[in-house]
Amino acid sequence: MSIDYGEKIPNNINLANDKTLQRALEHWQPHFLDWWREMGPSDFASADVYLRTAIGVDAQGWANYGTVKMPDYRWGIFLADPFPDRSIGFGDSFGQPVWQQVPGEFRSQFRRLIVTQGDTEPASVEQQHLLGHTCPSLYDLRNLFQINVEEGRHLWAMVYLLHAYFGRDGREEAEELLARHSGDVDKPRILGTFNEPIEDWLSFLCFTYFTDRDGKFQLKSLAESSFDPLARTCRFMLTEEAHHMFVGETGLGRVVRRTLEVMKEIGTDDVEAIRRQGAVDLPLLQRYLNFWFSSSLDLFGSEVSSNAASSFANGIKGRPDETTQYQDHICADVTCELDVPDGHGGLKKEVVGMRNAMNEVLREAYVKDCEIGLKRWNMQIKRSGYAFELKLPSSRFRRAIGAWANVPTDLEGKPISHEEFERHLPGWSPSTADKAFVKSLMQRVVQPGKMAAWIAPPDRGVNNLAVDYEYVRLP
Ligand code: BYC
Repeated sequence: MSIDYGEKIPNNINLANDKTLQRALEHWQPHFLDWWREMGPSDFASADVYLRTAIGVDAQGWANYGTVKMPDYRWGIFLADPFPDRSIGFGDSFGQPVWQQVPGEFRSQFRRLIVTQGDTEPASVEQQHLLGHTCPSLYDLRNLFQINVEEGRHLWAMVYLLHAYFGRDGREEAEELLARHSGDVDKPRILGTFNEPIEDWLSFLCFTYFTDRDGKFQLKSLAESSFDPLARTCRFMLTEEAHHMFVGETGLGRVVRRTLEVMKEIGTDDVEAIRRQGAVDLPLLQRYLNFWFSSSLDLFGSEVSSNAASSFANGIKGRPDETTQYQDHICADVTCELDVPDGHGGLKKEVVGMRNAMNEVLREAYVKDCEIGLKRWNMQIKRSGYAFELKLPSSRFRRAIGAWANVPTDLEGKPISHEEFERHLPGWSPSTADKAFVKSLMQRVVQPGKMAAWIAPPDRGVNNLAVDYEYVRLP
């Protein structure tokens, strides 16, 4: 029986005429579905969910809404439209035509980046496996599921590249993407943050705010790649990524709003009094921000990285918005100065080649982007008449990768002793008691339009529907 590929796997890669790719994907797809059933949202397979499905890359195609059962979701493969005559935008081959195939000499570097990117997508679905059980509203439950299916699609996007351009190695890597699991002792996910448990919705909102934003920066850098199919794939993924960050930013804003309402109702900012009302006190939120921000900073890799330098030199991975944000696209003889630990409890300046510092360039741009939400939430707090200010910790704080890995510092990034760090940590990062309290708040709310006590309703619903629309119909 012939399969309608456009229907089963929506795509704009002419899958119907590519027999080799069809065979590879037909082999992989049942494994993906088994993985989704086992590791995807637990217990919601028969729920009807109001989801958007990408069926094309234009405005109508990429935001196609309807009610679907998640196992029947149509995970598609899409590349953003090509830029005609696109040329290499950075590195040693600047100005030459982009590549439609992977050059042999860069094959393993590309494979490694695509596998690392691909690995994060199913990892995040695994991390969020149980969250549906404690949703604060049907609106939020639907957003969680939207993110989950799109992360599934992003996995498809990377698997497509592996199958289409990396032959047998690529097919093996695609299988491995389903074999590693978040937090697994023997076969963990590649990057640290993707092995952290996400057991409550406050963590989920921090993750979508901070970790999905790393996704934005990494995808933007890969969207500059000279390997055009990778660039176009990532460009399309970015349109979906925006919603994930929206969930984080508005979600945390709603937490702040609810806390401020409670503070107003009870006329105090006393932590215990706020907690008795079932809301999240702001110092507790700050500790969650500290944790997820510092963990996500590690995702940019080491400050000084020869991998990053060769990726830039070879036109493999650029900087976000390379064309519009930078004048010098070669960066061959430029240096920059970094603060690194001096090994004696202080810091020193180190001059490094700009190409070697590309991870840090990205991280700094990311930190600036992270500030935007905090400014907004702080405005809310200020308008309510409270002096409390949410702050991002220093990017040296609690790092596990790079020059500052395992160098104890305070929140301002001042090096301190290990003893002092351990003593202060429960005030800087969520303590066991904080986590237990947040867990106690996680009660499932599924009446349409109702919200849990710790989060305010959103300003508006999804796709112009009302907030009290039944976004998920439970069986
Ligand atoms: N944890 O030279 P170095 C997303 C490894 S998020 C553990 O410093 P390099 C999403 C590194 O792999 C975006 N290991 O770094 C968000 C290397 O190992 P090998 C994901 C780490 O190579 C939410 C070694 O340390 N996208 O999309 O310059 C939901 C030395 O590395 C970590 C990408 O990551 C860590 N945090 O760059 C869903 C883009 N950091 O190979 C999805 C693709 C580094 O020596 N990846 N290591 O064994 C890359 O661009 C680069 O691999 C990195 C690191 C930026 C990660």
